[in-house]
Parts: sequence; C-alpha cells; structure tokens
Amino acid sequence: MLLTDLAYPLAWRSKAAAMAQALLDHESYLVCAHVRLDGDALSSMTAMAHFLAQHNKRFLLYAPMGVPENYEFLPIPVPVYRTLAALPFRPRTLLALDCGEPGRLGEELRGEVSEYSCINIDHHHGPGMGTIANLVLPEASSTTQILATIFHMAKATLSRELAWPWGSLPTQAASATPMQDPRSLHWPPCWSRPASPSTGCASIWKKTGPPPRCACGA
Ligand SMILES: [Mn+2]
Repeated sequence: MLLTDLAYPLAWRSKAAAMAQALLDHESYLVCAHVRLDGDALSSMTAMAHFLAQHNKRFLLYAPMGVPENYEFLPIPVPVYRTLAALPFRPRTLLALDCGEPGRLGEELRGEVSEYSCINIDHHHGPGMGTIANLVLPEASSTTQILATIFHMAKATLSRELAWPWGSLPTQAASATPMQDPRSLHWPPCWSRPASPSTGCASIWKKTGPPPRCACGA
C-alpha cells in the first residue's frame, strides 16, 4: 500500500473525481459550514476558498456567527460575511461543507436554502443536502480529508496556502503536539504586505478585495 492510498483512499476516488468535476462545472459559490465553526468546518471553508480561487471561480465565505475567537489567529484569505444581506453579489450555488442539514446552517441561510442549488461535502452521518452534487462519507475522519481527496483528483496545485495550516488543523488539534503559531512564520496571505502573484493571493484579492484588517495580526 502506498502512502497516497491512505491519504486519498482508493474507495473514495471516483466519487471525489465526480465532485471535483461538479465544482468545476459551476461558477459562483456561497461557501458555508455548520454554525459555531470548529476546526474542520473553518479549515474546509478556507481550503475550499483557495481551491476555488485557483480555478477562477467567484465565491464568498459565509458564517453567521463569524470566526470563533480561538481561531482568530488563522489567516483567512477572504472576508467572512456574517449576513446574507451584505453580500457583494448573489452566488448561484450553495457549497455546504461539514454540514449535511439546513438546520445547522443558521436561521438566516436556512430560510433561503431552497433558493440555491446545493453542493454538499460532509463526513457526518445522514443523506446530505446536495441537490446537484452530494458527497457524504461518514467513514472520513474529517471533511478536510474528503477535500484533500477531491483536490487530489482535480489535480489542484497543492499550494502552501491550500494545504497548511488548515488541512492539518483537525489532526494537530487532536494530537498531543502543540500547533505552531502561524503568525511566527510570516508567509502570505498577510494583508499588510503586497501580494505576490506566486502566492495565489493576488487572484483572490482581485475578486473580493482584502479584508479590513490583517488576519495574521502583523
Ligand atoms: Mn464540524
């Protein structure tokens, strides 16, 4: 068995490839997860933001309760909108991550969920709520593990921004190893410095503009 067989389980690959194609087939996304973001939900949203930016998709991140205080040190690459009333454009497709039922999306989005077509990627038990694509794998340790397989099948550029620290956050949080403070590494996206085209952040900036403050604290 190869290490890649563990990281990207063979049993998931055809489904993940179909999901990758579904993500490429649509153009504008409202990316969300369950309310009260945990490490997996926030990691999934952030990694997905980088993936969608790599593929020149329009997208917005939405979390009605915002980013929890204990994750505020993480550099989020784009603004996180807390109300649907303030969105700069109307996305066509809901991309629900780490959440398989409308009841966990928060009251505001739950009330509008029927107005969107929905792509759902989740590891919780249940049928999922995807109407145009649905990938629910309860055997997965996290939604980020499913995303890693999807991105692998999509031949996504596994950039530093996409892979770290979000992809490893749930694993590190569950281990006894203290997580390194990302602020000590000083890598983009840091909003206080010009974005380099090589970081991939510049393409995100073009879509949504930088957030109002530097997420890394610099
Ligand atoms: Mn979760």
